Amino acid sequence: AAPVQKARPAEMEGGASFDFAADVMAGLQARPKRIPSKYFYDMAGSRLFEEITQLPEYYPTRVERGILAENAEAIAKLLPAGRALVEFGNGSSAKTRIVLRAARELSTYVPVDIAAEFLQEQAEALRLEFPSLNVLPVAADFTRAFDLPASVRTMPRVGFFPGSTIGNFEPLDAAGFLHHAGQSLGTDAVMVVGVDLVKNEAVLHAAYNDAAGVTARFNLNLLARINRELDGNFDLDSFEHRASFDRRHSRIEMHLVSRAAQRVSIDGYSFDFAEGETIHTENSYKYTVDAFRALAREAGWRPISVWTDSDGWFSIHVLAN
Ligand code: AVI
Repeated sequence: AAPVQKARPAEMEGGASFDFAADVMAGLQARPKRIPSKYFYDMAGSRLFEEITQLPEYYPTRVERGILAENAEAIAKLLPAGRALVEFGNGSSAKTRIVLRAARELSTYVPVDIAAEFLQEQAEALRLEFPSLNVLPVAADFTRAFDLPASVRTMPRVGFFPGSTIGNFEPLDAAGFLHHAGQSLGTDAVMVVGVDLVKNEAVLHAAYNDAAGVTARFNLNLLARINRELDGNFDLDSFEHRASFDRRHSRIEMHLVSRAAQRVSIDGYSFDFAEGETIHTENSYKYTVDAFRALAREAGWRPISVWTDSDGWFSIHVLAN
């Protein structure tokens, strides 16, 4: 098995937990209070997110999978023999498997993720499932430019960033990510990006306020994580989940709302909350096809084609540089 390419030490797990403490402390001193959404994904949060993707109200995962399955032939054409597929994120998902099954002649698959251990496990599983595929995991922070394995640099490369994760970046950061992805992939590359679309507000609202309360647990897990890892004493019952669509910014905003005036301590530091005060925990931007194409152009990509479902709820963009 090929070894995992190591990331720089500052980007490894120890660094990440240091950032967690610093970002939580800074975010709770800011007004309005906020915590970056990337901290949702500890072990418990990743499991809850997996549960979200199976909820009847959470359409993005289901719809994107449908679009991929429907465009299997086009995917096979994008990924013939001798080409390398570079996935931004660990590639553990059913979506990756749909693409790898469609691209029967694909030679090389490069999942890129900061979680080195998980990445290695997933790579092993994919090697067993796709024995003729050369799986070359790279442990790196894919939001910055990174080096591809030398053998891949001489192949035509196709980037893959599904799930509308790009919607969790601020638009400026989304453009920055696409620009860095272009640098990492090199010239003459193609990029396939999943992007959730603006739609009926009731559909959006339900997707982030599911009846079973899984999204609420996912949001509140952030406080549980602070309690576990940073010696916090958040009372989870005195905060509630709020998610609503902000049409002006074209984004779902998630917040944790304090049900009462209260003081919370984290690692000996105190943070006061007024009744109704919130911690802003996530933005999930929804684009129109044209707005996303404009953003991609700004980042140096040329929109080639776009696939959507029949309701126009989700889009998959094929870009070239
Ligand atoms: C990962 N990301 C695309 C999800 C989203 O829809 O923005 C995260 C999520 N937040 C609440 N539910 C799902």
